[in-house]
Amino acid sequence: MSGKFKRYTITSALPYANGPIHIGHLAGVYVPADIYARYLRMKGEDVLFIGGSDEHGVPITIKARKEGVSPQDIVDRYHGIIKRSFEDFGISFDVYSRTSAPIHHETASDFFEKLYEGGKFIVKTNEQYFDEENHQFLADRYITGTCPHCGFEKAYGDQCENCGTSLSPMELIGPKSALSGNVPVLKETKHWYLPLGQYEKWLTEWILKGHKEDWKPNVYGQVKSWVDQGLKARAVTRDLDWGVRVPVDDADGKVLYVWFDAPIGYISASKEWAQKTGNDWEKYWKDEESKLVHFIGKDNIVFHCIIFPVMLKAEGSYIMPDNVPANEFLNLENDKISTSRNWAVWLHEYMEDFPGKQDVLRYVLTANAPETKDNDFTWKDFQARNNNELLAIFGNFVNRTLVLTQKYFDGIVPDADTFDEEAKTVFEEMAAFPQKISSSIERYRFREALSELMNLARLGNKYLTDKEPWKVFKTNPDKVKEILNVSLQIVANLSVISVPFLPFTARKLQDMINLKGLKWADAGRSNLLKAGRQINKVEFLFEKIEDKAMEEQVRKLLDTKKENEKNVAAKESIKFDDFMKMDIRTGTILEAEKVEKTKKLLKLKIDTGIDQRTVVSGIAEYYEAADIIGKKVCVLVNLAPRKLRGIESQGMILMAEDTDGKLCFVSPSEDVANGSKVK
Ligand code: B3M
Ligand code: ZN
Repeated sequence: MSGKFKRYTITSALPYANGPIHIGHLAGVYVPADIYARYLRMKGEDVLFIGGSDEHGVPITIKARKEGVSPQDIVDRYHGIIKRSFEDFGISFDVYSRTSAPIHHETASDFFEKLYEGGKFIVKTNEQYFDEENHQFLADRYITGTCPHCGFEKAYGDQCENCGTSLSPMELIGPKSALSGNVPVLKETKHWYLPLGQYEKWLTEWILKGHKEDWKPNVYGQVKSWVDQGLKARAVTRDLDWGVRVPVDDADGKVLYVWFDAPIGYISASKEWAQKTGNDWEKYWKDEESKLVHFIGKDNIVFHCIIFPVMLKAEGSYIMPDNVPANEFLNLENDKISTSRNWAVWLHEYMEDFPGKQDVLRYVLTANAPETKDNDFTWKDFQARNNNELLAIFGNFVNRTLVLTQKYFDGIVPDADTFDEEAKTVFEEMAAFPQKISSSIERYRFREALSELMNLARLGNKYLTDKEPWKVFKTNPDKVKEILNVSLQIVANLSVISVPFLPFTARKLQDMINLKGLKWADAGRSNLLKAGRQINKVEFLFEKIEDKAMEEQVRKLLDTKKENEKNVAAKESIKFDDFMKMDIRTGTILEAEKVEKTKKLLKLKIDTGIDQRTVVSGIAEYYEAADIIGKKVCVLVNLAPRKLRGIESQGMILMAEDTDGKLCFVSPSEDVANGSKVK
């Protein structure tokens, strides 16, 4: 790490306090951030590692409405559960705050006021969707509809979670109110906007030119596509009663947009930490010699690489993030993790089922981290990595070394007069590991860094197995002194460089070898454990995970899947006349082609028996265009035409979607003429 930075400000995305956290959170954000923070502390660096709960935002108010409680009740419940989960898994925040705290309201409010006084906002009065039944303007998340980019039917007014595109409510097709389910009306309202476009040149210089090499391609690519598309002004206030009040006169009933206030939560948490510890927070945020790194998931890239930096730039006294190493998403048993479908491994449940095995999960989630592409967590892989790697290599090597030291030398580190060529080679190889691991960590390649840690354990395991001290002891006890001294030095090195990855294991190991407080700079040395030192009682670092425990977890997930299938209740009943309004005909697909720059859309030409027409359909992930020419389909021919990616779609083909989200055609079971009426 180049010495140019005096301190490190590490932030991790503030999880919404509207539910517990799961393995996807750990894999995507918090374990990588914790590895980075722990490593820097071991290097003796000045680190401020910031976390906190994001307690505003519409999902919280929607959940509160559903449960008939206040938003504060919701966040109080989950803030505690989330904070406890982070503690359980050794996420070593220096501060874990919350955005409903007064210090945050004050900080966010002052921040807004400074931009307001500085004329950094533009004010727009425009029409916004209003729910007449609830007499309430609808914030983005209170509006759902079809995404104009990919056809996803449950997109939100601010973002489509399916294709990641940031949206504005007016772009949604068929908007509906999440409060009443009614179609909302448009009504005038005033809001303050951040004119992102005015910062386009600066963003291009800072990121697109300045960070082309050192920012991850998945992050750089998203930022480039947003800048290339042109940066529209972004509303930073909302008509809501839950959040940070807008601190200007004519703003009754308005609060700061959650994505304006939440990133300021990093700053208010720093202030809270400074108040508690008597430190100065400003140097972590305003001194160019501080390195600011944001750890987030890929759905937060635009907010951390464009919107928050523009806010900081507009305010004028803050540094910019040096890197934003966003991870992709973790899937679970080949399906997207979903809070609403309860398709997740919840951390508090993991603690009940696998007490004491937090490091196993940290290890597996790092070894499988979605660093450059979405990745999958399976219980089978979890078991394999525990049994074949942690137990069989790391644990086995440490246990044999310590047990033999107890057995042959009463737990005293043996002295060795000479070291043979093999020992010298092992020491040379060992000396290279700390730098290799440093280099990977400093480039946010934690999977790579972890595999190097395991390579050191492999080196020790192989050396001990090849030397077979148990066969040599009778005839040449001095040789065994050398073999175990070498092995003990490797064990001591493991106890140092495993700290960032496996903090609980490292602590246990340091207790066993009676060696604490070492720094990163000590690693690599071949005399960490001096001859004559007493090691303590030996315990197992890991234990075998049996098939039965895995079968139990998979069964739990299958039960969840069955529950989901049952829960997909039919929609509310309609009148026969409602159904008769639809004109559904049988048809044949004459032509099919992919819609440029979309993952899901196919442009079809269909013979409906009454005409030939174009229909755009979100089925590209399930069907190749060439494979469906001639396919018999059912078409809703009197659906109002709508534009999808600039193509007018005149109708909709009927598809059946199973609980895994897989689509298939609804086709007539016999060969009937096109235009036959479906009744
Ligand atoms: N609350 C979490 C999410 O989008 C969001 C992050 C805020 S970081 C300032 O999953
Ligand atoms: Zn979309």
